[in-house]
Amino acid sequence: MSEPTPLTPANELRASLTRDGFVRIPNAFSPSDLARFRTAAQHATARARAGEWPFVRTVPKQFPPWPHLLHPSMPAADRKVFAESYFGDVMVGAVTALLDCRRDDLVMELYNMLVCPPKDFALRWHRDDIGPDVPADVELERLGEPMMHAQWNLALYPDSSLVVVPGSHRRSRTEQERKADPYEDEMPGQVKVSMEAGDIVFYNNNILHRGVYDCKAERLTLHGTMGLSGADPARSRNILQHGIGDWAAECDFDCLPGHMATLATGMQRRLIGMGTGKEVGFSQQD
Ligand SMILES: O=C(O)CCC(=O)C(=O)O
Repeated sequence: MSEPTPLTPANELRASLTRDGFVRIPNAFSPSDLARFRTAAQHATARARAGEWPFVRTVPKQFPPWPHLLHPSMPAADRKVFAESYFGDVMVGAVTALLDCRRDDLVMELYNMLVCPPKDFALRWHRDDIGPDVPADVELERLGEPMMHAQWNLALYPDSSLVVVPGSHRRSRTEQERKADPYEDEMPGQVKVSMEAGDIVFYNNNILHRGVYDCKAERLTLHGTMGLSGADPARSRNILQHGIGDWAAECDFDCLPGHMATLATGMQRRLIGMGTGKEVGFSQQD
């Protein structure tokens, strides 16, 4: 592990995300931060495997609801570390650069962890918020909507589980993609997104993608999203379908350093402002 790489200029990050549908920020965290994140992630994994943490995302479930690392019942010491990884300057700096927004525009959204299960496992090809049966013209229209959030994977160990079709967030699926086996291993143009520990990959959640998990690799990857205030009801549903509206108001960020606590509380307030999300339904279901 080496010292963090200086951030790529914001316009280059945005251009890559717009063009390819994903962008990697290498070596974004200091070795000491990475070590703290790993320890918290290992605790959470061990607790989940021992049945002591019920909010896990289990295989083979592909679609929400997902658990949250900042849930009030997460033990306080680890919750603080996860909160720092989410609300800290590195992540918030990258998100404000990508969304070209101010810190005060941000909304707290989702945060969970991708861990390799005991057996090899793969998710189907999908777009997170556009179902497979949507006609091509509607698909294209949805893909043309402005980007009101950022989504990322932060790898705590080397990780090449995410597979994407670059550029597929800007067009409807080809006939071949529509007809492909949902678990197709050789989708034309697919790219395995390789990450080193400490890298963050931001990706458009509607890029055609899947996760392919090799159980021999130690995957501990933090998976999060942050939104922009003023998002439309579809984005609210996308977030609130995870049940976050039930407990968001109980989150207490007093444990964080002053500027981070202020930011976190503001982001929490804007999340609560979207409603509790009771009966919003799900954007896609297993
Ligand atoms: O495992 C991954 O990195 C992909 C996860 C994914 O596709 C999803 O959460 O929808």
